[in-house]
Order: sequence, then C-alpha cells, then structure tokens
Amino acid sequence: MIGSWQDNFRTRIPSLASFFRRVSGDRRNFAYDLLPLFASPGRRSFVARRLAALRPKTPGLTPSATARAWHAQLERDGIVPAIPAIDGAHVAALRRYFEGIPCLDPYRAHLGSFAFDAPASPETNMGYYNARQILAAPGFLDLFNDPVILETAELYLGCKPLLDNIGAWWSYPGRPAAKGTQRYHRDLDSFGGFKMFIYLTDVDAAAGPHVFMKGSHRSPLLPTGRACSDEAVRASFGVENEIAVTGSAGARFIADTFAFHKGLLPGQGRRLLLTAQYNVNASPHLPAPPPVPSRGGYDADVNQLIMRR
Ligand SMILES: O=C(O)CCC(=O)C(=O)O
Ligand SMILES: [Fe+2]
Repeated sequence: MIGSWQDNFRTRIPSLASFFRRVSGDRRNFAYDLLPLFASPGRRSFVARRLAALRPKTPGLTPSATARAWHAQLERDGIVPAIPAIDGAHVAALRRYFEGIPCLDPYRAHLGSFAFDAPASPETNMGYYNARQILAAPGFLDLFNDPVILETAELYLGCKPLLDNIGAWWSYPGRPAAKGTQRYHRDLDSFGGFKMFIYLTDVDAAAGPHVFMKGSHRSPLLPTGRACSDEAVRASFGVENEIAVTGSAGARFIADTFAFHKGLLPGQGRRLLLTAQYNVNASPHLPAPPPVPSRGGYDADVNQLIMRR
C-alpha cells in the first residue's frame, strides 16, 4: 500500500534545501511537494475539506439537477463517462487550430518541435502542446468554464474550483511500448479535484481510449507515485469495474484521476485529447504569473491561475 513516511517525504523532496528553494520560487510547490505524505483517500479529503473552508464559494449556490446527478456519479464511481458532447463546428475549429501549430515530445525535447502528423522519432509516443498554445485555442475559456461543470466541481470540492493543469496532446499509434500516462497510475496534482477530458478525434477501442477503474478514487489500495500493472489494478478493484471511454470527436467526460486510469497506446489512428483540472488547491503546472490578460465574463476565482485579476 502506501510507503513509509520517509519514503513518501522523499518522493518529491530530495533535501530540505531543495524544498525551500522550490517553495520560495513558487508557493504552489509547498502543497505539491507534500502531497505524497497525504496519499491515502482519508488524509487527502481531511486536508481538502480544510482547504475548501478557506476558498471562495458561490453565494446561494443552486446547482442544476444535472450537476447534482454528475456529482453523485463522481462520488460513487469517480467518473461520469458520458456528458453532452461539444458541437461539431467547435470541434472542427479546435482540430484545425491544433493541426496548425507545432508540438513537442518533452522526453526528447532536443529533437525539437514537429507537425502533428510527423512525430520526432518512432519512439515518440505523444506530441504535447504547451499551456500558452492551449490557452489560445478557439473557445478554450468557454469550454472549461461550462457552468454545469463548475457547479459539479463546487459540489464535489465544497468551494469554487481552480481551473488548473491544462493539457493537449496527440497519442501516436503503433509504438513499441506504452509509456508514462499510458500505464495505470494515480494523479497526485492536488488534494482534491477532477479532470474534464475532451476527445478531438474519434476514439474507438483501437484508437487509445481512456481506461478508468471505477471506485478506486476512494480506495487506499496500491501505491501512488508510480505506474501499476494491469494485473495488480484488476486484482485489487475487479475487472468488472474497468471501463474504456470511447466516443466521437467532441465527446467529453469528467473523472477524478486520483483513481487508477491510463490512456491506452493506440493500435491504429492518432488520438488528440484536450483536458484541464478543477482543483481545491493550485498545482504548479500552469506558468506563473497567469498568462491571460484580465477579462470580464469569467469567474475571477475559478480562473485565477490562468487570468490576471
Ligand atoms: O491519456 C489519457 O487518457 C489519460 C491521461 C492522464 O493520465 C491524465 O490526463 O491524467
Ligand atoms: Fe493521469
């Protein structure tokens, strides 16, 4: 299960000097580096509830019936696999946008950036866009400020969420081995939260669907911080609780990625995914200071990591 106190401490903190250096460089590293010490669901929610008490709330929140239903499903399963898709014209605009800008394999950054359909090497499993590129995508803020999603997040966290940790990447087919997030893992980005995922290509069983182990978000079984085998995850949680999320381009789903999950290595077809996280505390993943100039029409608390006040 979870390792010793010392092992957990050292996961992100090789020395106290490096910890203080990282925290003085970016305050968000304080919680992030200590997260492995709070890797059990009980300890995480203990801290998350206390952090939520300090965060802003929507006065007189009256969540829609849909948000209440998604919240209940998220509590029970950790995932809401089918929420209404985004419209076809928006998907097409996003596809055109991402296909027109370069991406990068951070594990082979020396190979430089490349076009979406020309990965830098046969060993390049994924081609990533950076936060600034993603924030400039058409309609990004509207997509991720969907009022029903924000209501669901406030119900789940007990405070307004922080829109955080945005990502977009291609997964390339036919690579020799699954790598990184293509193997079962838990995310340890914050004390509580969930991600919204949007497929921007059609994703069938062969095109690298997201695979998720229902219920594992509330379980202390198996370690955090490293990939686990399919056998270990299935033995712990039951193969009947494993779901693969397929869908056409534009399909959306939300998932508490403290649960075991992975994005399968595609057998055929490239997969393009867009995602962001709704967190109770800030992760250090977004560039600081907030990259987007202040603008009206969006909740300043929810968007404080993205948008200057
Ligand atoms: O590629 C996927 O479907 C999952 C990626 C992942 O692990 C994550 O976004 O946390
Ligand atoms: Fe993940």
